[in-house]
Amino acid sequence: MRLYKSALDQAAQEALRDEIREILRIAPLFQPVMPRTRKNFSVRMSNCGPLGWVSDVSGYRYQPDHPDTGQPWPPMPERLLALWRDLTGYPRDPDACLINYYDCNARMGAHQDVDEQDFDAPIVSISLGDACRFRIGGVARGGSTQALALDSGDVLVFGGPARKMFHGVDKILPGTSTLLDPPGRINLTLRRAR
Ligand code: MD3
Ligand code: FE
Repeated sequence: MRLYKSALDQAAQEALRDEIREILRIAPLFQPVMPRTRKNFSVRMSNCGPLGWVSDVSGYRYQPDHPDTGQPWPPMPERLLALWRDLTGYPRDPDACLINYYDCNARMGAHQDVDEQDFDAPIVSISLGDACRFRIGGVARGGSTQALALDSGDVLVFGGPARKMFHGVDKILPGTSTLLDPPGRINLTLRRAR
């Protein structure tokens, strides 16, 4: 796991925020549902790129269209592809970018990202807006964990064994950024799903 503190400066964060705002106009945030419990996630989601991650009563999966509108996901912004190439050097581009939106009460429980077919590819995570307390564990559930603050503009790269680490978001720290309106936190994860 590599953490790039303030990888995006203020101008880059604003430019990315504006591109995400445009994507969300075409592909609005949807309300994912946990298949086992049928409970809503507190996080709302959308995607860009050829594939998008969705969760509903029938399970977790990647699909090419928005679950509510039936439309294809908007293309991935070129600046995200450039960031992926620059930080990972991976020979293939990401085919999915999950957009997570956290309001001040949202969180994400500990989980592994295992719905992708390509585990050799890294995952790149970009934080925008309010800071959060991020939690990272080991590759098995129930081991020791570490908390880490993620601020707007921070970028994380998970490759190799770190790709299978348990991770989650304990809480959002409201009022720590003015980047987003409405306030909250956006996390983008670039992945290779297939
Ligand atoms: C470690 N998102 O979308 S980003 C997710 O802040 C997700 O929204 C969190 O977990 C968020 O799946 C955490 C950091 C992150 C993302 C993907 C990972 C850490 C990861 C995949 C493997 C290992
Ligand atoms: Fe995850």
